[in-house]
Amino acid sequence: MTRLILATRNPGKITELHAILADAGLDLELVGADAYPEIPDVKETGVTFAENALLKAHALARATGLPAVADDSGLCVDVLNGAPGIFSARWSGTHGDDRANLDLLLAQLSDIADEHRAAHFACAAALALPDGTERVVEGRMPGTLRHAPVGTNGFGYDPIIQPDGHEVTCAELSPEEKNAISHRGKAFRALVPVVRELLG
Ligand code: ITT
Repeated sequence: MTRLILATRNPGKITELHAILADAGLDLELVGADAYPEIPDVKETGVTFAENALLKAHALARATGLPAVADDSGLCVDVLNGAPGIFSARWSGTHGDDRANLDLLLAQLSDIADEHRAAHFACAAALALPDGTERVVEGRMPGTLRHAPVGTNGFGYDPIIQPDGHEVTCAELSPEEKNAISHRGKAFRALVPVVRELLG
């Protein structure tokens, strides 16, 4: 069976991609980067989600000699010209401090009325082979930013974004409901024909 590595230490992402590949009838052994602890994390020096996803996928494919998938994602706010974007995880200055990132963003937007609070989650998912072959696909989840966080599910900016067509925030959706509409779910599903083409 072909082994495919996903460049993340986030078990939620591995479960989600695994389910999508299995639903598509693709018989692959999917493992996380944790299976290769000796390989260092790659610096995300790109300036777009696609560049960073490709950087991570190529680094892992080169280091292991196996096909690798990587994703990069973030929140893009219209009135901020797409920021925080690739800086989403460290918007407040501390990498991964979800609450500080979200509080700073809400403070920056405090004077902005509902009709100007459009935003979207974006995700690029890349597949790289050890020979340098590469593909990248993207997914988006459009929505509107709330004025205060609501809900306890999910992570990151989930409590402040209400997806279009819904009356609740992402943090009030179940993981299955969110995966069905999310940027990452869409990008991973768009990767299925690519995986089938290159590895099927
Ligand atoms: P890796 O370990 O796989 O790199 P990560 O937690 O750094 O995962 P991403 O690169 O996918 O996460 O996302 C970067 C930031 O964008 C993340 O820290 C959140 O602030 C935000 N973000 C991305 N997807 C999100 C989602 O589905 N819900 C809420 N926030 C999200």
